[in-house]
Amino acid sequence: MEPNDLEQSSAFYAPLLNTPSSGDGAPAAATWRRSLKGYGVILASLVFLLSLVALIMNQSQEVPLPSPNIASAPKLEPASFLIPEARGIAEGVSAKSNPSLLKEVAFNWTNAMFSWQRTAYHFQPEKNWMNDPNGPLYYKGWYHLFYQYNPFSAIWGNITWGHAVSRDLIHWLYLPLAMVPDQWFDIYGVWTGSATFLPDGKIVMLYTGKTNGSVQVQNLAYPANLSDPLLLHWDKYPGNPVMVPPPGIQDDDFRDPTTAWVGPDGKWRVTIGSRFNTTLGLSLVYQTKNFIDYELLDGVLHAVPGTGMWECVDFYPVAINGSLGLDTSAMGPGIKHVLKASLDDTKVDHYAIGTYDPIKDKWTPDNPKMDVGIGLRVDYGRYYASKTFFDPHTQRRILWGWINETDTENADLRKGWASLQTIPRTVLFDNKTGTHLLQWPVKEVESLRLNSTVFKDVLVEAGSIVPLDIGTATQLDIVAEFEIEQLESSTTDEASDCGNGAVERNTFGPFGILVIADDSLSELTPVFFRPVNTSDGSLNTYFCTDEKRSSKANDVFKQVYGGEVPVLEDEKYNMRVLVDHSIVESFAQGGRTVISSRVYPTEAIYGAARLFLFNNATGVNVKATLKIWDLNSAFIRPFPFGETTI
Ligand code: DQQ
Repeated sequence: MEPNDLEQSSAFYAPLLNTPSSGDGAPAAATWRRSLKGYGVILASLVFLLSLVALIMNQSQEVPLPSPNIASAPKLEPASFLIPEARGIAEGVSAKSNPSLLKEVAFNWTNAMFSWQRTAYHFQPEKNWMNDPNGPLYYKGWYHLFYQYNPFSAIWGNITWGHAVSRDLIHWLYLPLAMVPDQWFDIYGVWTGSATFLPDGKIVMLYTGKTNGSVQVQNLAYPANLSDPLLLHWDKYPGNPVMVPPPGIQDDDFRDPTTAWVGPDGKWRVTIGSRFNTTLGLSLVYQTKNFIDYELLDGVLHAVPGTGMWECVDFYPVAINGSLGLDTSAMGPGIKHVLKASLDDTKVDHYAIGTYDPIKDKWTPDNPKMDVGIGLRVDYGRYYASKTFFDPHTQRRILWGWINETDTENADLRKGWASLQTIPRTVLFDNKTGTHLLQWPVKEVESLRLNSTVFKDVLVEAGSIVPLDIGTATQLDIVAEFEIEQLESSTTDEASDCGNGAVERNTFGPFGILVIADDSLSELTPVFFRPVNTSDGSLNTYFCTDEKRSSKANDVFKQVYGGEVPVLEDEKYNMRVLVDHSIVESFAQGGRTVISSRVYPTEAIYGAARLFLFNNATGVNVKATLKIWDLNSAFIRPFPFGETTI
């Protein structure tokens, strides 16, 4: 499709205001005032009309939606009003609880709303609960994903290893469960683990088992038949466990072994997250020659006070230059090492980049102020327990991450499923900043691209919203660039973060896109940049998503997420956003800062979901250029064992 000229329509929506019908936050720039005159009457009538519609809709849920396609949605059925008490963290390390929601009145969810939430091209099991990605690997032409899975319910428990395979990381085939809790050393759960390839082609899987005495131990498993590309059957080593909590470490603070790497002495190392004295987060290092006998090394790989229990530690090398991933055992000049920990206390994945000393088995962050748990996050949204693997087939390091729900457990039970995995992302060192990783959706997702629409140099004036006419906007791949034109001088007393979300107006921002929005803007999720003036005259930019108006329902957790993103002098503001029904994955500046956001709209669904540009800055106009693809659904289904060709 040819580039669309949207300048004509740029004033048809009011800016995002804190109180939708109030008149606060009027832009101050002279240019803005001039352009406002031309549209003043239209705007005033529109604001009045919108307020009227909002008022009517508040009084009655029965007002029809503006979308012509909503009629095609499945029949609505009333949902239950019961909210069970959320389970406490004591029940398990991955208990899902949103206690803040307990006070809220349950929304009248319908089955149609629930059906719409299921994603079209993200990996999720056919039904029930999923959490951490486990043991990802590539073998004989297949990508394997194992995952923490409850075969019996949509809430955490009975943890087994689900298993699926894919040729391309996008279309998945479900396989039978890989490992179930059936031994004394894992009877209370086959918890998280990682795969290691040995030089002779064998595969070892180390995983945490919760024993019959509720002790966290590390167990060894291996494929029963290496000639089977599907790796259907796994044998657990009869001598398990191979590691038990060492002295000084609590029985329930010892879990999630990493992929092993081989040191200069030819011995393998594996690191395991833990904590000491409640608050000192740390990672222990064990050494082994045969994956059966292990020696705990003195000291730790690394520890950070105040960060609490480290779960799902990931430790891997990245090349300082170039675009290839590295095998986990790679080390030497031109290589840095990434240490990632999932902080149990906050349920946030943090990483830091640093140097690994393979003789002392110690890792040191490049910048102690940005150490693990106190600096960068892997993803600033709803994201946890991530894990990478090296794909020898394409020489990439690929990152998986678990996206949890932010609704109630009752809603999950009604839907029959909970959680999904992100689109796998390649991970590279960002040698332009030298401080960040770059995460980017694997290129295979582009095979889902259908028709595209280009919008070139769309003017989005300060305080305006511009609809992007692409029709239904539920499965999208959006690439957008923004340039700003300053209209007024700035002040320096601006919130240096994502502020109160997209409604908080600064001189330079926020500006970006509104995804999963309905025509009347009663529901919307802004993904945006917020450049903030600093006292030395430079701009610090934050990349954010604001879920506060993503849903009319109050029994879902709605947050403003985001973090700082370096925007270098020769760069425009750029973002890539993957929209897949209830999940929005957003990547700023080539993947320096990433946000996964979970949204539960009630109106901006099916044919009613729309896309807009917005600029809520007071002192800049924005010029936006976008390319937007509709994305096909991925084919995710049970493995067709009866078929001869797949
Ligand atoms: N989930 C697993 C644990 C891990 C936690 C249990 C992180 O092994 O520490 O399901 O989400």
